Amino acid sequence: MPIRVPSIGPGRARRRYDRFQGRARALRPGIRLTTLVGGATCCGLAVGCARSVAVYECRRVEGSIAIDGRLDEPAWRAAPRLDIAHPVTAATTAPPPTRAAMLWDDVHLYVGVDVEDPHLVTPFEGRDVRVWRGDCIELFIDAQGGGRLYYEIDVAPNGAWYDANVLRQDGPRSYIPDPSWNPPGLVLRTRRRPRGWTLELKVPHRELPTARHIPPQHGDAWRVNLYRCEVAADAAATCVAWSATSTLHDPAAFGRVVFHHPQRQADLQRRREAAARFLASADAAGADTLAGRFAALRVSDHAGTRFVLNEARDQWRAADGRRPVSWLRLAAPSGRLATKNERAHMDVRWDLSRPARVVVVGRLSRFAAEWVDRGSADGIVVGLSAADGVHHDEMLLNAAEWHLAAIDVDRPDEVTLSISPGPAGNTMLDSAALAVYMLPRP
Ligand SMILES: [Ca+2]
Ligand SMILES: [Ca+2]
Repeated sequence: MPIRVPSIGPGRARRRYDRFQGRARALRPGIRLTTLVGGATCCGLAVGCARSVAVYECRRVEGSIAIDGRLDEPAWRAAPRLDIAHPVTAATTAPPPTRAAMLWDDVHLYVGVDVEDPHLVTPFEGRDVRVWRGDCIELFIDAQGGGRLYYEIDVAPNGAWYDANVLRQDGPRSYIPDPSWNPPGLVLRTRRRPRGWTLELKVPHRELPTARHIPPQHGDAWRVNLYRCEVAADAAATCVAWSATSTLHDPAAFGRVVFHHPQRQADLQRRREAAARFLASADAAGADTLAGRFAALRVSDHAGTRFVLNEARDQWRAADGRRPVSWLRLAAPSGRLATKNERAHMDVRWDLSRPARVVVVGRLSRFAAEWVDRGSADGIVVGLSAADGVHHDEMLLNAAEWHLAAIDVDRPDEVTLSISPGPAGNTMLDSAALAVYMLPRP
């Protein structure tokens, strides 16, 4: 007999849903430094902890995926597979194999699961029913990675499902599921096959508004776990997970799904290789250094506080011991160098006296790169542009390896080096190293 939760009117459900999504959006990383501090507070709950979790590279799909329960699109065949096989409790025995894959495009996250199961137990029908009491696949998504709010989608072989958002809190009832979360645009289909079944679903990114970027950007990581609940022919219930855990509702144990964009990956690799060649070359050693390494600059904020490079943490810190700030003013040791300061944004301008190739190499500090890896920061965007409006290059620094951006200017011109927060607005301007070179025009 199907068990259904009490229904609420569509208007009321929609208003409740909209209120929830509004609150969820408020959890997205913001521009304030306090966001970073808040992320540190969350560490004990979910992010950044020294626990080994499963990692999956989520490939971008260029073609279309028909949500029909058949995992026969070329993208599914090419996608890396993950196994849902870790027993959630020590007493459980592993069910037959369960393999899954994920894909993404600008609109949707796609999940496909292939389940070997000769004996299906599906006692429920409809939506928001307790499918976990029979055979089912459970998908948990913490798009922000903060461990405070995540989404749960559970699907039975007959297509019955349960979708909810889950709020975490301290105390005896540590998680509160709300099945009124009924995301428009969630599409799922199941299909029986000999000795098993398949699940294919897509959920729009916009329904997961805690994500740092919608759609995700190359390198973004969501915390996700997949589970299989299995009821065997002898009624013995077992549960297995993709990322090892002892309980389903442990967001710190969720795996990391890292979004991969082939063009962005190629661009990052090209910039890394160019920086490595440049820094190893005699050109760099003999370059007419305009500003030299970042450390050679005099760095202060609006109040005149001097900043020094903290070698141990590879990060700028105030000379008087105060916290690092989220914006800096640069002044060159010599030469004509003007600065334009805005909060969380910085421009450095200078005039070239002759045609030149202007090169900037930069990297995040190890400290900042760790924040990016945890999903708590966004890196910085470094741009070079000439006043002619034509010559421009821009790069995102989100790792501790050196990257390179360069422009060629044919005539004496004004060149601007701009340093800004990454796309999500998190500021890590105090945690980068930059070196600017002016070379003869090749
Ligand atoms: Ca399909
Ligand atoms: Ca629901």
